[in-house]
Amino acid sequence: MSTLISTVAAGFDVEKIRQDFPVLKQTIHGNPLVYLDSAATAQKPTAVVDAIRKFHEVDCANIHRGVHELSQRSTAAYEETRAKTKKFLNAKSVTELIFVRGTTEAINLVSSSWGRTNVKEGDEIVISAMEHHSNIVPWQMLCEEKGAKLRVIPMNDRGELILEEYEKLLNPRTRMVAVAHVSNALGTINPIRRMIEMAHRAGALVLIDGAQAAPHLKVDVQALDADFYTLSGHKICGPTGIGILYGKAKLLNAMPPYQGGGDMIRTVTFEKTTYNDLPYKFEAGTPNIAGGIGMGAALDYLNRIGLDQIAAYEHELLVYGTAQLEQIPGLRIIGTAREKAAVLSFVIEGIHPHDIGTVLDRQGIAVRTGHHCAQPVMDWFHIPATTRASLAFYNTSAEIDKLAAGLRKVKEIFS
Ligand code: 7TS
Repeated sequence: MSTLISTVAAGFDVEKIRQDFPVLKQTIHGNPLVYLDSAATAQKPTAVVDAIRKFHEVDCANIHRGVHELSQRSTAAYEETRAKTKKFLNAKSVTELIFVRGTTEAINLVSSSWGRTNVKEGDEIVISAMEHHSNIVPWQMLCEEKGAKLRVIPMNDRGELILEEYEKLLNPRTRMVAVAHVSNALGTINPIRRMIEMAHRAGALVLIDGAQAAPHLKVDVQALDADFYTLSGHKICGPTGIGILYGKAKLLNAMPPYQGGGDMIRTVTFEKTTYNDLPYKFEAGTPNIAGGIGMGAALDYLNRIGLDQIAAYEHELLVYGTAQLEQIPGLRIIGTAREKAAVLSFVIEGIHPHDIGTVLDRQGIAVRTGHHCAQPVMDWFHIPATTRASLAFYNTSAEIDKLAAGLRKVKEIFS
């Protein structure tokens, strides 16, 4: 039975917000689309689509290299996004924000560039048991290359990191702690402020994978004292292929370039190249200009709604959704952390997640099934996969009711 969410954050009008997302207005297999896969990628509001369109129709030119009007316009619009991101993350300076393809490239940049010069045999890198493959594999590659050791913070049955065990892992050999702000598979919000403090006390740096946090929580990299922080544009309602690596200027300045090419140089001769200043030192080649401009529109859009409003509304959806799913016999929620973002991962006894996903799709309900690029999480819970409904501020309680009804149908079919 549909129960409306009682106290939506003041002024939060979800039906009005939904009007901003044309993609939501369609039917799938004859049913209205219920999009519950925002952790994979968030949908794009008209403002973002329009900004990308305007760039291509009106301002299209390469950036940083033309005196002509179009190049100046596109450079200004692209660089404006850097300034907006500075505000969004509360970075000290725009020079600390590097445009990348997304979180995956941001982490690879740090593991390659910083890792190449700062990690040696016998050093240790600490990650956590709930990391996305993007925050495992680059560090594993670095450790293999350097003869360093990858150490893993364990978690408990709720999917919360065990800080006492984390404390024990930290030692003078620890060079880097790389941990997700929010887990994509479990929804856990990690106590990163405390974890950063602990790492710093041990003399280690910290990279925070913010892919799943930035769309849902207010982030302040200075208050957190994060050394590196990553975000993916496509998860904050922007386009794919664009994201940000934040790094403290003194660290980025000391790191060698990641890739060589145009824009990252100051002078080139066949004998020697000198490199450009931050942030351009890490931005070789023509970037995703349209993507950067689209991401700027996404930041404006999120700011207009307000991250606090978004967080409050999504929390209500999470509480409501958890209560609805818990009523389904045989359903077990995977990831029950006390501090949790709006991710509902679950298994149903005797039914494979792919079957659940397929039956839901026939009803127009889009969920993710599989290991969510977090295979070690699945291994830890001794399950091959989960079904994951990940919520965003454009979802409604009525959509959660549809999910619950859809799951009851799944049970009827497979029982
Ligand atoms: N880190 C986390 C915590 C993520 O959730 C993801 C993507 C990444 C890193 C990689 O981000 P990308 O933008 O570079 O791809 N997560 C998911 C997901 O949960 N389903 O599809 C992609």
